[in-house]
Amino acid sequence: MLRRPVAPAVETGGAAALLPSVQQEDPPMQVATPLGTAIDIPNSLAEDRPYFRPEQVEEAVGYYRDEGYVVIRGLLQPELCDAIRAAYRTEVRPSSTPILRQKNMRYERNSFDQDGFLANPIFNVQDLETRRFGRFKQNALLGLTQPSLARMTAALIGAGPTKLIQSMFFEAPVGTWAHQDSYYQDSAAGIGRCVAGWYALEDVDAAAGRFYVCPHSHETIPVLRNAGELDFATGHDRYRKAVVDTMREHGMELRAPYMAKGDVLFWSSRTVHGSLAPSGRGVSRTSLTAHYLPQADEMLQFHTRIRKQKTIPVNGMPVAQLHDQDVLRNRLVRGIAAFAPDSFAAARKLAMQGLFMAGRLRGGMATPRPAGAK
Ligand SMILES: O=C(O)CCC(=O)C(=O)O
Ligand SMILES: [Fe+2]
Repeated sequence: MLRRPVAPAVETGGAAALLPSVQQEDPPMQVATPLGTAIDIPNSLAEDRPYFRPEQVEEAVGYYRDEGYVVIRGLLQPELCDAIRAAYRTEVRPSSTPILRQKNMRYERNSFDQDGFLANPIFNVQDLETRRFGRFKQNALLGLTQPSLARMTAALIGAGPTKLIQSMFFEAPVGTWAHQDSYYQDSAAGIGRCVAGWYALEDVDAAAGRFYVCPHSHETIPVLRNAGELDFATGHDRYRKAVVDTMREHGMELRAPYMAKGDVLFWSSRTVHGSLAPSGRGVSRTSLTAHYLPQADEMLQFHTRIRKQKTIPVNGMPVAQLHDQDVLRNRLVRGIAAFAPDSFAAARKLAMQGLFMAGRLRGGMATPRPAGAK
């Protein structure tokens, strides 16, 4: 939701009244970063770099290889963005069905912030139950798999046609911690062969917890491994702190591009990124994110195991599912998870600990070779 910028206080009397009238530009908004510093957040196209148009594939790939991210303006049609948001409002928002959430991997009912925006982002739109959320799911997947997207993700990875392995839907600002996606999922054929896209479904206000990247971090730091004292099962908080410490040590720049409706920001699974804490009220950042691998690659989860996924074709692109809610067994799991969330979370934690323990006993999992392509 676009919040109107607050007009700067203008002096009307005295010497100021004698000056010729000049167009006053709003100064860029300053927002606090996780490093305790402040950065300027561009709040219009004019305040930001121009980045690239959908047809500038070669230039975009060059920029992505150098910087670890790239923005493509107007890659998604505004009408499709509106259709996804409309379907969210009619199907998802009023629903009381538990849905798997990005923040804690629990099945939860919708929760809303004080402005009425969805505060618990959805994990894997492709797993939603078609009977309840069919239009939202279909519109979102059409956007995430359309030919211009398939072309761009294939060019950025540089290893043939791609498939979608994960997606998320956000509305409220959530302030996602800084991380490299590789820690959570990557390609089993090589670290860095995963590219992700952040899809703005509306013009995102500077105060709405803007998504940021650390340019060049895909090359200037190694991937922090999901192992030992930083492992997901027992050391996730230490991991989150280690990323911030590394950003500070390397004096990393944070860049939070202006995202207008239909713009897509792509980044590598090696690139440090997150989203800023909200710095204003009444603003949302309705968006989708999606993660892609080359079609032949398998997903490496937590640097620890290869996670097999079944795929369905959408727009000619394979879309991988993990907890397909159209399958009765998965709905039963959802029922149990929602009925006894603490027991379910405890069981999941135990399973995770077992996974990392088994990895240690095996002497560390299959360490994927570094990717040729970024
Ligand atoms: O938009 C956000 O807050 C975080 C998204 C993200 O990190 C991802 O999709 O990998
Ligand atoms: Fe991420």
